[in-house]
Amino acid sequence: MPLAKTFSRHVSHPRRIIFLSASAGLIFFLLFISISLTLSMKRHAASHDRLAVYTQRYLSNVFSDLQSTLEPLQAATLVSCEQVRADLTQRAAFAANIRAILLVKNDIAFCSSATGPMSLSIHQISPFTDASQSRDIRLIAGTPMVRKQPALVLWLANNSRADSGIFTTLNIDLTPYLLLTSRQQEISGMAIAAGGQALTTWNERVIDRSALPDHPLRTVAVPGYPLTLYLYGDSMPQREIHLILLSGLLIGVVIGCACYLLLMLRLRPGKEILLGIKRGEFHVEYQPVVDAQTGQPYGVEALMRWTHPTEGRIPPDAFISYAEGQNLIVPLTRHLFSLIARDAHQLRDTLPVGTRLGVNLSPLHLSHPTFRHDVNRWLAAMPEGHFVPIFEITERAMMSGKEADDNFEWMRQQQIRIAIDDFGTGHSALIYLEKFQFDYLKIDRGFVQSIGMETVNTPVLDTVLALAKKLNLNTVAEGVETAEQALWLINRGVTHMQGYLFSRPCKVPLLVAYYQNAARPAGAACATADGNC
Ligand code: G
Ligand code: G
Ligand code: MN
Repeated sequence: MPLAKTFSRHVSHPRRIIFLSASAGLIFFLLFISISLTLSMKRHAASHDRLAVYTQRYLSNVFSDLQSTLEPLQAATLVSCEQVRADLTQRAAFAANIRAILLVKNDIAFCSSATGPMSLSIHQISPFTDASQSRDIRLIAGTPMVRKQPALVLWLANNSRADSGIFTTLNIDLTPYLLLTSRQQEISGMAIAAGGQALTTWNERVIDRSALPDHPLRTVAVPGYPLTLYLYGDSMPQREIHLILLSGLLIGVVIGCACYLLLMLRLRPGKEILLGIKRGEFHVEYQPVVDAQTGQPYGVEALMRWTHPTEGRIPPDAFISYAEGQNLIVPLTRHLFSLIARDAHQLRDTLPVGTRLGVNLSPLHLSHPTFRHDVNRWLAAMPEGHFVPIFEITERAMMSGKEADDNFEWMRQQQIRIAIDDFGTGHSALIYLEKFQFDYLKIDRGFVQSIGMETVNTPVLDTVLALAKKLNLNTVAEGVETAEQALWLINRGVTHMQGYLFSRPCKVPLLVAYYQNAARPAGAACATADGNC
């Protein structure tokens, strides 16, 4: 961005940097949390998938082991209980989780691994077991022997004989599974469902399957068995979400602050101004002021110029008002003083003694504690008694009352003349003309340019000039570009003029040439219409 633009932007939009930094912080925050949440979610989904696969594999193994333990007993359903009881008990004892193995003939359990011969309809134990299926699994609230502990009932039909088969009750306890998954904090519960019943980790009793929560995280079916396992929980642990949000917030704030600092440093032309002073990028141009009666040079106005190494010339309007806003006007004016003092030693050989030297002063510098000290140093550095300094001050500075009064008085004691600059802009008040003692009234070029255009400004200018004449004030018309303007002004009693008609602001060598020209007997100075020295 061109620095000149940056200046004007900054002067008018100081909140822009804050807005940009906050936006950058917010974008990073959103980007960070969306990426982190997506990645984390994927990671957890993969881990849940793995858990589901392991669980399924585990349950398949359990059931196939169970089947290989039980299947050989199918033949036993044909013999008497006494004959098989020992084998039955042994198998039940050595297989994990088996509560009892019951042999069934014609829907009646006639032999139990736990109690031996018996005669009980399997529907009395497990009302929903469907013996017509070759395999069936149900959940029951308890068995005849252990009434209060839910059990899983496995029915394996004897394929060669209808209504016969093996009826096994299995202890079911989900706690170990929950322990298994406890490392995954987002898994909050499990449920195992068979038929219309379900057993959960959050309830000791068998519940109705329809009472299960709606959206399980994963559903695991056991192949070959009508058994389903549900995993419940959040797709991501809350703690991790909080952590991501917190980290995102932190990163957002850090990025925002970094942006702010970076933009402040990068875009803050204040740094550039100080750097410009250090690197000698500033110089002073001098615009001659002529005597209205004789056309002879009367003095010069020093105007500061900044040539930035990459941005080129930066208009003083921009950098002066920026420097004022950034509290840099004092170092800048001190620098101006030192540049003028340096030039003055060169100029004194050509410019006559008593040459007026106008310097623009910011009202901020005027009310600064070091003002008098800065001025004294400057005066000490100037060639003694050669130039008559004029401080050009805008009307703004006149408004600050007592302090301005004191300073004006002090300047006068130092033999410094005072000019009201840009008279007619801002808070033009004729009252200042009487209230303050000053030496020159610099009429803003806006007025001068209205000459011959019949605007409302012309009669005002007329009045101001008449008043100034009455008050015995020197008047300097700024921005005189045409002979017509000059003539009009001379006729109205203007005492001095400045503008392209006489000369543009120029560097020391051209100014010297201008003065040398003016000193020639032909004396026409360099009053060229194109305004070049
Ligand atoms: O010549 P130019 O377009 O550069 O002047 C633009 C404005 O900047 C004018 O109002 C002039 O008073 C102001 N200006 C130029 N140089 C200085 C300076 O050294 N100090 C201050 N305070 N104002 C300056
Ligand atoms: O401080 P002050 O506002 O008086 O500064 C004078 C300003 O007017 C400077 O920016 C200078 O370059 C500019 N200037 C001087 N002479 C002319 C002129 O004849 N025409 C125009 N348009 N600007 C001028
Ligand atoms: Mn000026």
